[in-house]
Amino acid sequence: MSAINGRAKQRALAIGVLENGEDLGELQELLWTAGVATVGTMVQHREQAHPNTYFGPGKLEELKEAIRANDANVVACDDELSPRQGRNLEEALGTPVVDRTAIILDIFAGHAHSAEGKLQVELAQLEYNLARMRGLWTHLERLGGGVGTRGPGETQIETDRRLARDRITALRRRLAKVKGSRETMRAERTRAQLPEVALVGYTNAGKSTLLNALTGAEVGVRDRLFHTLDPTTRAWRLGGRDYLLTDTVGFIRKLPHQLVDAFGATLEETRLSDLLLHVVDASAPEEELNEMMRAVHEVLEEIGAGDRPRVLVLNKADALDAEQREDVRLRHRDGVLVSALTGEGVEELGERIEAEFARSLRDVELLLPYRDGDRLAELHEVAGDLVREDTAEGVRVTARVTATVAARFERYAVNGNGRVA
Ligand SMILES: Nc1nc2c(ncn2[C@@H]2O[C@H](COP(=O)(O)OP(=O)(O)OP(=O)(O)O)[C@@H](O)[C@H]2O)c(=O)[nH]1
Ligand SMILES: [Mg+2]
Repeated sequence: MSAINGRAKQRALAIGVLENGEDLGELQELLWTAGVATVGTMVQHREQAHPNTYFGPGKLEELKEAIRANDANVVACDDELSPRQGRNLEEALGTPVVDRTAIILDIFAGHAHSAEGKLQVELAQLEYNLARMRGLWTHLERLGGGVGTRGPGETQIETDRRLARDRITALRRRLAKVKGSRETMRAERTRAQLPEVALVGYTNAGKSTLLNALTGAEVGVRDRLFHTLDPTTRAWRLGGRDYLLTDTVGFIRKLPHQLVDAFGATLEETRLSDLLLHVVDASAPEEELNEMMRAVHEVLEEIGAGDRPRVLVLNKADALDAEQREDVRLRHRDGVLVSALTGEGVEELGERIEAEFARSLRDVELLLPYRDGDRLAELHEVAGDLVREDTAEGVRVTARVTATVAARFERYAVNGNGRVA
């Protein structure tokens, strides 16, 4: 299978084996994001894709005709094709075939900016390609002679595979190093004990826009899929307390597992957050919205973040009329309706987040001797607004802190009589 290289004008025929009610809209959006025009679509409704050729034999004939009629020069498939399916399809059609995974990988490759992002995407692409080199091998073997002969094709492909494997090992090693420094940064943040909130959700839901609206950051926003690949963390002050808010890579239905694997370190940010804001595009049709939410839940499970506390953020409220708002509210009673674009509902969202953290906050009364000035400074950093009073014995502090912080300052706790416990 050939990847979509560059942004050359390609004319794709989009195909998919779908259930009733599904369509190829998302595949077309992916293609559009990858710079490919969709000139036609063809859907087969069947339980499962044909194991050898994706479409059944009859449909394949129709497809050939459609390729000709629409003057398509590439066939784009809504699912990831097995190497065998891809090879057989290309042979049967005489047209290059790309699958969903290759398209998503191509978009990621185009959007990766940071060194880590680039490494992650290259790793994912290599893994995808490595599994498909065998296809090339059988093809070349046929050119090189009969079965069992070691033709030049095989030698070449063996070399290519070895090179690919070496490169994969090298990439893994470099990523591990990057992960090391990321962990150092994380350790520092953990020491700071600031509550961490991560924005997660389907691609194009408005995560980056919301980060900007909440923190005044200037993270890139665009109406295209997978715009954000690198997690961005910003400090965010809310109710007299500092939080860390992280924007993350968007999810999608049938997210290629190579990407989940390669983006492991990045996705870890999500797994280790105290609270997840699940941002959804509330202006999407009900069925689609449910499917996107399901896809996000699945990925969260897959990366081990399924147990994180979550707040549902129903974004793009500005795009809904009164009736639709009511409808969305009724369907998702636990959600907060906001518009990252107009700022509507953002205050309420803040209150909701505070409330989520308040559950784990407790009131403490502490007396810190003057000689422990550094501990006092530390408390100032992590406790948000606090009330302090200088006394003869030291600084008396009343504050609301997380359970972890309370435990760390326990030895300064004051009992009901005002004596140091
Ligand atoms: N009408 C409306 N559009 C919005 C709102 N929030 C975001 N958008 C638009 O939705 C598109 C995607 O926004 P992003 O913030 O880039 O979405 P994202 O979730 O970060 O997307 P990825 O980084 O691709 O995962 C942009 O065109 C935004 O302008 C909103 O509240 N209302
Ligand atoms: Mg984004």
